[in-house]
Amino acid sequence: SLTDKDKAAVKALWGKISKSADAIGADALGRMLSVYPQTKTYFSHWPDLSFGSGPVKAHGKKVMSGVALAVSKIDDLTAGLLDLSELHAFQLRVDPANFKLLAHCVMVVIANMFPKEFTPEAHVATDKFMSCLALALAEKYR
Ligand code: HNI
Repeated sequence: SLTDKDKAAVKALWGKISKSADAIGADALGRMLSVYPQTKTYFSHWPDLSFGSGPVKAHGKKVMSGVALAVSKIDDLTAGLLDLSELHAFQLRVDPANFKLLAHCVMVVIANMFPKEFTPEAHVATDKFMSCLALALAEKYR
């Protein structure tokens, strides 16, 4: 789980990158859909699933509002993300293995957009944070 040092590193990085959250989300979601095309099944009701499309951008923004929520609830991710977990488990029926794929894409994008800020220390803290986020989102599946 996250140490105080990890939490501080995540909050510090988020402070530097959150102004670009919408762009990060659009890029990360677009990458997930092209690199792991099996994830497209959940979004088959959208008119356009291609990288940079309107729905991908709009949904990338929503996903990042979930990440912002997680940063604000970093001391208790399970409780903080319970509603989102319930939504993904019971309504959307997303296989929780996919959370790891999106988490990976989010990190790739942050590394690309913020190479200077994404230090090895920030990287390890963000990796742990995204794992905890994925675990918290999977909570309601058990
Ligand atoms: Ni996810 C809707 C957050 C991973 C499939 N998702 C949301 C919403 C948020 C959100 C916020 C909007 C909720 C609402 O409308 O009240 N999703 C997150 C976060 C992650 C994540 C923080 C992980 C980092 N979601 C995933 C993954 C998939 C996924 C990995 C499938 C591969 N999510 C969905 C679908 C919807 C959704 C499908 C509904 C989309 C729609 O068309 O409205």
